[in-house]
Amino acid sequence: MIEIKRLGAKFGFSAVGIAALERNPHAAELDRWLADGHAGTMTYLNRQAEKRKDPRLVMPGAKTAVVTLTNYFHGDRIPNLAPRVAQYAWSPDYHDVLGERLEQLATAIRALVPGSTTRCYVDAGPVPERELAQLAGLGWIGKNMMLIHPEIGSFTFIGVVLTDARLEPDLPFEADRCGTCRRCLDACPTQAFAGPRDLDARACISYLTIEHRGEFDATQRAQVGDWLFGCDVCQDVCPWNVSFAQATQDPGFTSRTDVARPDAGQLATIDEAEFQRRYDRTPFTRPGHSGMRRNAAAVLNDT
Ligand code: B12
Ligand code: SF4
Ligand code: SF4
Repeated sequence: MIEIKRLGAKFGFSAVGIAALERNPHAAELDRWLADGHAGTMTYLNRQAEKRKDPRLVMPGAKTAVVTLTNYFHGDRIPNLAPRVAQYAWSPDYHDVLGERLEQLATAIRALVPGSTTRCYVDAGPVPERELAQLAGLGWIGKNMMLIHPEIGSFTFIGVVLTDARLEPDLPFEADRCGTCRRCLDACPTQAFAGPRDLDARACISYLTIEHRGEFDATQRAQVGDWLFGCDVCQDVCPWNVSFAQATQDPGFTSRTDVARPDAGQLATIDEAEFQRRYDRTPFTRPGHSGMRRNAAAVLNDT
C-alpha cells in the first residue's frame, strides 16, 4: 500500500506502517504487568485490558491498523533546565494536531477502498499503540518500553487508524536492537524499572507528575526532583536517540516557551482561571490546575 504511505508523508507523518489485526501476541505480558500492580491508579488500563489484548474488539469488523509515527524531538541544542518539562509537551496539544492529520489519512483510506469504515486513535483509547507499531514494522520495543524507529529514534507520537478494509500488511519489526545495552534502566532517576520492558509506573516521574491524583508524600516529592511535567531521562540516554534523533521542522510542533520553560514560582500560585487561560489545549490540562500547582511546589522544594 505505497499510496497510503505516500499520503501519510504528505499529511505530515514521519513514518507509516500497516499491521493486520490479530490477538496481541504479548497479552500475557500485559496481564502480568497489571497483576503486579505496575499500573498504579491507572485503573482504566484494567478496564480496557480485553481490548488491548485483542484490538479486533476495539472496532467491530476491524481488519487492519494503519500506524503512524510523528517525530516531536526538539533537539538537544535547547537546554532543558529546571523546572524540566518532557519534550512531548513543548508544542501545542498533539491530540489536536495528530487527530486532524489522522482524519485526513482515514478519509484517504476510505477513498482508496470504497465502502470501508475507519476510526482514529491517538493516546486516548483502548488501543495497544506500541504493540501495533512494532507489528506494522515501525521499530522495536526497547528495554525502556518505548517504540524505537531505527532511523528516527523514540521521540515520536504513535497514531492509529483502524479500518475494516483489508490492506496488505508490512512485516513486523522482529529484531531487538537493544542488544546488551541497559543505559535506560541504569539512568532512571527513580529506579522505576523492575526489569527490561517492565516499568513500575508507580515510581515513574511521568506517572507521578501527570497521572497521579492528590498530593505527593515525601518519597514521591523526592522522586520528582526537578521534573515539573513528564520525564525524558530513559529516552535522552538511549544511543538510538543520541545518534539518530533529528530536531523536528514540523510547523504543527513548534516549541512554546511558556510550556517548555514555565516559571515554577508562578505556577505554584496561579489561580484556576489564569491557568485555563494560559494552558488550555496544552498537555498540562491532564494533571490540571491542582496537579500542576502540586508539581511546581515539589520542584521549588527541590531547587
Ligand atoms: C499508560 C501509559 C503511560 C504510563 C505507563 C507507561 C508504560 N511504560 O506502560 C505512564 C504515565 C508512566 C507513561 C509514561 C510515558 N509515556 Co505513555 N502511554 C501510556 C498508554 C496510554 C498506555 C500504555 C500501556 O498500555 N502500558 C502497559 C504496557 C504493559 O503496555 P505497552 O506499553 O503497550 O507494552 C506492550 C509491549 O511492551 C509488549 N511487550 C512486552 N514485552 C515484549 C517483548 C517484545 C519482544 C515485544 C515486541 C513486545 C513486548 O507487551 C506490552 C503489552 O501489549 C500509551 C497509549 C496507548 N494507548 O497505548 C501511552 C504511550 C505509550 N506513552 C507515550 C509517551 C510519549 C510517554 C512518555 C515518553 C511521556 C513522557 N516523556 O513523560 C513516558 C515514557 C515512560 C516509559 N518509559 O514508558 C507514547 C509512546 C510513543 C513511543 N514512541 O513509544 C504512547 C504510545 C502515547 C502516544 N500515542 O504517542 N505512559
Ligand atoms: S520516564 Fe523517567 S522516571 Fe519514568 S521510567 Fe523513564 S527515566 Fe524513569
Ligand atoms: S538505552 Fe539501550 S537498552 Fe535502553 S532502549 Fe535504548 S538501546 Fe535499548
